[in-house]
Amino acid sequence: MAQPHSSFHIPTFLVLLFLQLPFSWSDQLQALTTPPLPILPLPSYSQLKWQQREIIMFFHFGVNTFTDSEWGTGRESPSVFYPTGLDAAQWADAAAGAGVSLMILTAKHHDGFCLWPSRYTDHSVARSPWKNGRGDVVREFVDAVRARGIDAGLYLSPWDRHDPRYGHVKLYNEYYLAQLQELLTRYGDVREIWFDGAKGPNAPNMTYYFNDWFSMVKELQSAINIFSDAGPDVRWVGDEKGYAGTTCWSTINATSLSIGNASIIDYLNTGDPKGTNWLPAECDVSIRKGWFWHKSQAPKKLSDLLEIYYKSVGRNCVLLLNVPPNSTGLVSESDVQRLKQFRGAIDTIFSTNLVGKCSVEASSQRGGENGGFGPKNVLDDDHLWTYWAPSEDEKENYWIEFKTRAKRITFNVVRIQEAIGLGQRIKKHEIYVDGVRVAKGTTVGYKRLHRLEMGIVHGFRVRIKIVKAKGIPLISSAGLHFDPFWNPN
Ligand code: FUL
Repeated sequence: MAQPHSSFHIPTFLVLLFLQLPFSWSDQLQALTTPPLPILPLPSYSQLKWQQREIIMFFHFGVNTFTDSEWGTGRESPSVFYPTGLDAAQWADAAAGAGVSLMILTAKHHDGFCLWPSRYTDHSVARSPWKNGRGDVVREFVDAVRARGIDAGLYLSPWDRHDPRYGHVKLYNEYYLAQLQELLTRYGDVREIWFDGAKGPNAPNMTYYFNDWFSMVKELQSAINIFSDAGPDVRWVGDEKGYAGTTCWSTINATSLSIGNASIIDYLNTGDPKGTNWLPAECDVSIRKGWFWHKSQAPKKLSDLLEIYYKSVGRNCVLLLNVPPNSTGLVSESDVQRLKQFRGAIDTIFSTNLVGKCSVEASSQRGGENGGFGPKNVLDDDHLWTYWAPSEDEKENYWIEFKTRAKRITFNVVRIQEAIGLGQRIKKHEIYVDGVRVAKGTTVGYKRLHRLEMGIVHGFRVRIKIVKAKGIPLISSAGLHFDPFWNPN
């Protein structure tokens, strides 16, 4: 059938405009310089999210809370579990007071007691007097943290000192997988799962089917990060002090790692510049001496927590700070106050970047003046995707400098951040004030903090020099700060 003849004519000027467009677009496109190629390996989307959290929180709670122990024997009666005032919203408030965005609960510790009414064992809250056996701590936990806008994570101990199936490889792996399925299907989104490598010296032999566990976890929760000594998403830092190595790569060779292997602790602590896996480290440490609450223990001093912060977050890691609820089922007031102080101190130190009034220059910049990779990018709030990039022609003498003519800058902390979305690159860096070196270091990664050993310094020119890097270094943010709590003498 013939089409009806259209009498509609497109005005000539529109046609001409349309023909013009591609040219003006391409003119503009030519002016834009592309980002450089990444250097592999790269973080996954969930790993990047995790890294930006900086501080996350652990909650060790269970029968040990009531028996004054750290490792329960597995023979505890469920009747000891009786937190008369349990209020998970109070835990979430305590975490929010510390600016935390992820809370991880010990759903089952080594003693095998389950904080949720598992259908596969009777060793759980269902047999306790708490709420007449009708309570579910995991449920209360996830509901409370989400109501506060915080994400939930869970710890499910592989080592189980109660369950008779432990040591019977197939039966126990089936049991463990059944519990994983309960936890990862009943309680909504879970952002981190913790597979602890600890196991007592006299425990029965046991082979864990990690591959089955990991596959099941990823099947049930796509945005989750799996933590273990060996990843696959987040690795253990190798100690329980909360300290990363002064060199700390987010890259490592996962094939050299295994769970519960004491000989790899140093490797875990520093990572590996040649590593082919992106597997960043998490620094777990408790606010008190023990992981569980003990009446006799008190929270660490603010200065200790700050030391931990500089040696974890300030060394390219995430800090997992444990805050154990007490036998009433609340975070103790002393811990709540310490957490507030800790957050307050971090905000005091880092909310002001003292380079605010300085000019910023660099050794070169990718794409020249208008390339979009100038040194001013280190002063915006985007700590990943806007960055200073030097020219590809430059080799191994990269620097960025803050300069003021007016008053000298007074500071005692230097902050440097790499654009890790394109890979971790910096191997060696130095900091100069008016030509004098005040600090040096190796890796940078997502965040590197130098709290100056010499204390407060003053100067007109502060230069961050990148001495060695894989390819060109990309700096997403940098700052000079004043830490009033730091007194090296
Ligand atoms: C260790 C465990 O043995 C401790 O009790 C605690 O849970 C800590 C986080 O991990 O391996």
